[in-house]
Amino acid sequence: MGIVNVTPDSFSDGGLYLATDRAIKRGLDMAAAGSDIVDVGGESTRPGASRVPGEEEKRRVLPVVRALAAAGVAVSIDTMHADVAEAALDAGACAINDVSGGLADPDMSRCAADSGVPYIAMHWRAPSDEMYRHAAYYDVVAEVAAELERRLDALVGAGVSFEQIIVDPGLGFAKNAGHNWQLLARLDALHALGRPILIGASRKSFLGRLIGEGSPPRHRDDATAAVSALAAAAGAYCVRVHNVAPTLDAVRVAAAWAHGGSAP
Ligand code: PMM
Repeated sequence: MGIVNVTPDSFSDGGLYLATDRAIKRGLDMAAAGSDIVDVGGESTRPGASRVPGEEEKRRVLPVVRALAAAGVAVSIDTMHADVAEAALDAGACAINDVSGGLADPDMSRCAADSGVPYIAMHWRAPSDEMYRHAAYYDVVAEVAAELERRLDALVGAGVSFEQIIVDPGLGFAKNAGHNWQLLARLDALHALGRPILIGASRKSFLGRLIGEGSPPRHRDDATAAVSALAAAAGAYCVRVHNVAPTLDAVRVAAAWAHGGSAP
């Protein structure tokens, strides 16, 4: 999954793709580089970010979604707003990526249920401007798995089909570096939920901290590719990244390794 943030303030690519034509080109380039799906978002969720009104989000993302879908690119819409998701699906998006797993907008589960499209439910505790106050766990792996399971139950109770849902531990969302590494080391606990797993580690600060404090986000692609290979080897279904080519190579290595060199 390639990332196109149509935002002024995302931590890695904020401002780069705020102009519609640049965002569209970025999405087309990612598809050409081999991403299976392009994730288009209009609201930054970087630590401390404030919420963006749905109307502004739609103004940013809809022309990009429409153009990419018209060009045959599979697009997911990265939003916590049900009305943005609905408008993006009308514009041709084929999946919803909700970092709040349905907690931010009570209408999101109905939108996911009515549309029937793949719905990514990420582990989330609070909006970005207060999420670090909630980064306290006795056992991060057990608690994230249990909270995701409660989300699955609630979504299914609201009419979303179990088969529609993809789960995501939400690296960096109300989690510090140690929490992220513990979750990555225990993807088996998330597999027990019975749904495919998406991992979004790309360029996040816990990688910067590992390879050297002060390394800017765009210098974290090798570390991101390493996480992608290891996550794929541990059974992740999808990895969400800013730079597609190195991660594609990395997941190819993981697949060849798993299959003894024969095509998977
Ligand atoms: N991370 C960001 C945004 N959206 N969606 C999912 N499913 N998982 C993530 O980890 C995730 C996400 C963080 O911001 P970015 O778009 O600048 O990487």
